[in-house]
Amino acid sequence: MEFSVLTIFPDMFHGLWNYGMVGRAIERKLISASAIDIRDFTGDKHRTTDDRPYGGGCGMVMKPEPLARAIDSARQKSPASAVLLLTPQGRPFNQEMARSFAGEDGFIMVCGRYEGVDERICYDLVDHEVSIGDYILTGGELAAMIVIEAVTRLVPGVLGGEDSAALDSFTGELLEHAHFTRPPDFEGQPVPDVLLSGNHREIEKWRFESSMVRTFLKRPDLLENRDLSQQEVDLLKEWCSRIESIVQAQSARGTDSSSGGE
Ligand code: 6GU
Repeated sequence: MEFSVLTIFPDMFHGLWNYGMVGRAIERKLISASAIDIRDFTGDKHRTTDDRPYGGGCGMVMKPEPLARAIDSARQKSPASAVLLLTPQGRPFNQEMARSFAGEDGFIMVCGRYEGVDERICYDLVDHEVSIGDYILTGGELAAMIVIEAVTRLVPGVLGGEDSAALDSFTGELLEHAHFTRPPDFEGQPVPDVLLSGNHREIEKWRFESSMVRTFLKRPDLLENRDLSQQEVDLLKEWCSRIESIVQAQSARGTDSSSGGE
């Protein structure tokens, strides 16, 4: 996997290339990554990358010529790479896109600044437009870093644990179960007994229920949009019947306001 980032702030990527999981993946040659200065492809002494918009209005637009030259140069070095433009108008990035990107040879990532890039860059030079969410950043650099981080951890061999990436939240469209590490008691809050029991069947069951509870409470939309397994349907039914019996017990005691209790 090869990432070539086109940006007017290549130094912003120093941290990403040199620390953590991405840094290690580069060191181990599982990925390669470079940040290329778009200014190196300008033709004037001021190394201008932006200009005023035709039709007037505020803000500046990234000029097409330096960008086109930078993309051409990156494509000559990495002909199998797809060109990705980071823009708030792009397709919202998610785990499914990260997984599909992880199977590609590489990406030339264009980080827009100012109000955007000249539209003619999008016509035939760009393969994918990607956004990281519905809010506006002043440039695509942080978005590119997020995409690179999410894709790199899915490249085979990058993560140590055999299947830790496969178990992550969103891959199976349920949130991950709760995690605990030592100490067994932290400020009076104990780790659930079952996790200390060594009973792997019971631990698996607890983790499944923890995933379901967390998804239901934090992201019910993920359950609503999911084809539930029989085990998941059974658990939801069990919760329903427990909730019903709690409500019925309240009515029987006459403390439920809808039953006319005092
Ligand atoms: Cl990819 N770029 C910018 N400038 N803003 C964004 C974004 C990208 N994704 C969300 N907001």
